[in-house]
Amino acid sequence: MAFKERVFSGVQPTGNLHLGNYLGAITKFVALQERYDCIYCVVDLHAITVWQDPLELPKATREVTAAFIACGIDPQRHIVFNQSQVAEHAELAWIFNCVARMGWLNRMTQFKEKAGKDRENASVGLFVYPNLMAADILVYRATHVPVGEDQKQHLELARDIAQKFNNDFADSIRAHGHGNVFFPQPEPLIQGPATRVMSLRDGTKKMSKSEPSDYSRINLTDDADAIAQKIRKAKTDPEPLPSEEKGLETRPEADNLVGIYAALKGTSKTEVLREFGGGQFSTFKSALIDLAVARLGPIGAEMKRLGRDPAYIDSVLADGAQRAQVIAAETMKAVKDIVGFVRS
Ligand code: AQP
Repeated sequence: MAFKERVFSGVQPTGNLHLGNYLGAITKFVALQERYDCIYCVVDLHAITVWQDPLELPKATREVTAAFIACGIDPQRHIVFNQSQVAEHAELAWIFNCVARMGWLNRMTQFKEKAGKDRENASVGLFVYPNLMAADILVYRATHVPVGEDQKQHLELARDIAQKFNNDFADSIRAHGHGNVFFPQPEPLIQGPATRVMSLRDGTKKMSKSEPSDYSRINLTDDADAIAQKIRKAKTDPEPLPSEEKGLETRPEADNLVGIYAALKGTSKTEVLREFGGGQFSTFKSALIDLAVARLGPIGAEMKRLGRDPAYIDSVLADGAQRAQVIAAETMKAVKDIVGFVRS
């Protein structure tokens, strides 16, 4: 069956939105608007899988929404909303809890990393997080999902869930007139030079919101001075930059900075090395500072401006939730019939 092409993706309102979120996800969200119908969600149900201060969560939700808009997402042409306003996400996630297998979830590396040694004390929500993510995507029967590299395994699980649902309920799907498959196999869109932006302090660790050192990341709200200081202090090695990409293979910090430059400029690492190969990091870092400030400065300023108008942000989220709910409710009606629930 041919599904209507639709993009879905989400960002957690867990504070410190950073360059990794921007290059790995949000810039792609913006670019895809020209070709697809897009649904972009602030995934607050996901955020509470680890503790969130209830006084901070609304601020963080509005900040991600402001970042979407400041980066160029058009909430009128597309849909922007927060997940908890559309109950169908949680409803479908419950059904997927009954489709997905324990063994599948036991293999999820993000759970292992986030739960750490204290697994017994992790929330049940953190364990079934990938089922909710599958529900987020499939409640809109989305076909394309732009994400960073770290979400690849969860996307594969979403595909497995879609397939198992289609197989387990094949007869019922046909009997209810939905053809042979009800859910599409959502395709991950993970491309470009910055699908995994690394920490500025350690090129082997992902740039992350929860890393205690603020010097490990560039936040979207950082001003020009903070951006410059963080890039100047970013870890490097004593060698000059290589002239070819192969020379970056054993140099994670150099590889990361070159990847960031390439992504911000919209070019390839090869091109960047053609310009800076053989030169010192100090020259390259100065160029990177100029580029990062030029790209991120206006976004941070617009986020701050929007932050002063929470009523506008809330109206965007309410309108988006209303439009998202229409699509999600239609899917849930069909899913309930397929599963065999009596409904009025
Ligand atoms: N370092 C990264 N490089 C490229 N893409 C990244 N993403 C996150 N970090 C990087 C992508 O950003 C989108 C939204 O991420 P999220 O907020 O939903 O969750 P996350 O991946 O857990 O983000 P963090 O920063 O790593 O948070 P913590 O520290 O809480 O774990 C996703 O598409 C993600 O791939």
